[in-house]
Amino acid sequence: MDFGDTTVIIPTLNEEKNIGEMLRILDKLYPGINIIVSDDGSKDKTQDIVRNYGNPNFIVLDRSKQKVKGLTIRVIDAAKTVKTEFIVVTDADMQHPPEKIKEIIEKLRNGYNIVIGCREKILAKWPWHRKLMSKTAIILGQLRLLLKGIYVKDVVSGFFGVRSDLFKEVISKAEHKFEPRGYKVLFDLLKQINRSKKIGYVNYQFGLRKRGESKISRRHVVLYFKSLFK
Ligand SMILES: Nc1nc2c(ncn2[C@@H]2O[C@H](COP(=O)(O)OP(=O)(O)O)[C@@H](O)[C@H]2O)c(=O)[nH]1
Ligand SMILES: [Mg+2]
Repeated sequence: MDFGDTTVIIPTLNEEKNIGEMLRILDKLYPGINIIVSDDGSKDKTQDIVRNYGNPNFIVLDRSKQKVKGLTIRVIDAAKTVKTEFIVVTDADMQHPPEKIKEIIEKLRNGYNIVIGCREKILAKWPWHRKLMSKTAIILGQLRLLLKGIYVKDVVSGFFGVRSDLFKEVISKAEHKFEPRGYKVLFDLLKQINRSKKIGYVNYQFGLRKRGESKISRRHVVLYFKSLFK
């Protein structure tokens, strides 16, 4: 099967320990797929690894000179340049199982506008306060979207697929409503869509980060709670 209809966007910050393996897995599983690694000026070899990989469909966006840094703004930057029908957003650290991208793409091909990777079981050994924070974040986000008449299971997932035309339309109309430095680009997107959009789900087990360290911080959590009221 050919995956030339899809672009995978991978936001990165110092992921030299993971990005090479991620590219190899995606290359093997998804012939013809396009990848944009949207990098915030990694100080390690992340960018070189992508450039030297040797697949012309795998590109790196170097945003080291950009003043505003953050996961959401880098996903938006990349999405603006996409030429394929579908976009899938995933982390570089393989906490989002790459083999599940196939199910996301299939659902997009079958007419879903947005397909969300739902964490059915969190394998990561999170401390209790991170678990509580995650649960609270999901419930508050769900309530926020219910005000619009939309029910969504995992509103803060970082793993999702979307039709490129829908994502680009939302960006062009409401980029200012996104929290550029935040982590929750899906939530910002969902706030801008209407009830008619078809939302699908793919369940997965949220595993452990393969290598390297998480970059999430208290600041990201604060930004998310702020975005509930935007
Ligand atoms: N471009 C960019 N990518 C980021 C930033 N912070 C994290 N990332 C990437 O976003 C993904 C998720 O980050 P991670 O630290 O694993 O978050 P966690 O899974 O919630 O602990 C990884 O691919 C990171 O490299 C950032 O400020 N800019
Ligand atoms: Mg991670």
